[in-house]
Amino acid sequence: MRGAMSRALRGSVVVGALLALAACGGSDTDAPSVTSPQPADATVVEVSAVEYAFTASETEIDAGSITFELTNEGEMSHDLVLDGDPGGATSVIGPDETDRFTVDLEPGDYTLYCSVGNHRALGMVLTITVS
Ligand SMILES: [Cu+2]
Repeated sequence: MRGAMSRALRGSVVVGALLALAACGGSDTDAPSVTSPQPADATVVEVSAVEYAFTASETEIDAGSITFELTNEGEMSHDLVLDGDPGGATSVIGPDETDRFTVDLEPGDYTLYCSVGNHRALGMVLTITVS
């Protein structure tokens, strides 16, 4: 009985150590941080939200550090989420509020959308091209 218990405990300690190792390994990569402060040389893309659409100041953007600045010009709460890698998102903001996030983007097509309710299905989707 006591032997079985200690074997079980050892097992869980090993699993915990492996999880800790995996977590450490993940932090060694050069993955861009979506929480980093806005770099001075970031391209700023202004996005306004209404029910139910986004309008962007530009949709063809040079690769590199890009700040998406969302202004809510509607009457409901909205956010702006970057689909796929590397991802990123503003907070859900109320009317007349502004929030932003900065990401490093490589060339490609990217989709941004509002994650509130079914807003994406209602048309709150934006496609940008980075080159
Ligand atoms: Cu929305």
